[in-house]
Amino acid sequence: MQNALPLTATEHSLPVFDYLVDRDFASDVLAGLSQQQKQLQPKYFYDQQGSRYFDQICALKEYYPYQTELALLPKVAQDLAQRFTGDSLIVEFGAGSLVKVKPLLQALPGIRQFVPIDISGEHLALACQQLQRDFPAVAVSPVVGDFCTTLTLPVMPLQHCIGFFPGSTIGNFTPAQARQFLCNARQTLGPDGWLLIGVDTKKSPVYLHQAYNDAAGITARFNRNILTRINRELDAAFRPETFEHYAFYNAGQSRIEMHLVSTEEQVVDVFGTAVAFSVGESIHTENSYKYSPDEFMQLAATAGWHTEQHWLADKKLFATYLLRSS
Ligand code: AVJ
Repeated sequence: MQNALPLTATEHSLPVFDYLVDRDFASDVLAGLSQQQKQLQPKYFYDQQGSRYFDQICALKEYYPYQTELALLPKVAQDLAQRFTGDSLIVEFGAGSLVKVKPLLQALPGIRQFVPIDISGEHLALACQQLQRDFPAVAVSPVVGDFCTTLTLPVMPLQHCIGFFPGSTIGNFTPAQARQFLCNARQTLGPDGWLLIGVDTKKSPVYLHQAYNDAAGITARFNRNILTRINRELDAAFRPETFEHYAFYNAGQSRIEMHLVSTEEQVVDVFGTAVAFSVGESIHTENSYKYSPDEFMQLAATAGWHTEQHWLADKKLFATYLLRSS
């Protein structure tokens, strides 16, 4: 972080640490659209509208990762309550609407502070206000920023520092990037750190396909919204309706890929740069990697994390791991 000081007073009552830098968005978009396989980073899905679409995805019956993980959490929280009896702190990476931390805060009376990090500032501030009201004994300290960068967190010195990374957000990274993230998180959380992480499992591609191709077309809207956002914030001229949502399971790479496929030959003005598309050419907007439990525990081990315990959902649809810095 070059020029902090990010502490800003907002119309909301909680002080928010804001580390976001607009010019990164512009240069990342241009760089991604200049590649042979055009691409955009999935973190840019989450403007305020994108965060709302994501919440709608979580309400879909096809999108099993959300409900499946949420159903596991009360049991996970019970087990954690046995382990973490002292004063503790939770740092959540990509916290979104803050639904999943609630079972933890309910079951663990020792939690003194909660530090949610998210890229979607407004959305986070609103969610934090509500959470602070529901848990007055926990200090809620929101940080707006990209959790892939090194952020200085406003943390209190407490006995246990527990990272929380639910939702299989780690699936957005390639395995190499995931390993890097896990190494960074180990630094951030300290030598006595813990990480509770939700990771989607491998399963039938038919089932996976449905989760990313919902009948109501919400995932398609979520995907296209990134173009609407680029138009609005960066002065580009995409016609989102000329791009089709395309999501499929790439079995060789163990990942869902999402793309936006141009239905026309066209040239789009992206703040002064002409970006050409042929018919059927795509922008790759997201990867969502799936890991078997053995694969994931092995990956975590290469990043210095030992798996203390893990929980598998019914039919092994989803897994939650408790990692300890080793
Ligand atoms: C938030 C990255 C976990 O990959 O399943 C949902 C995002 N994309 N539907 C996922 C997403 C399309 C989601 N993560």
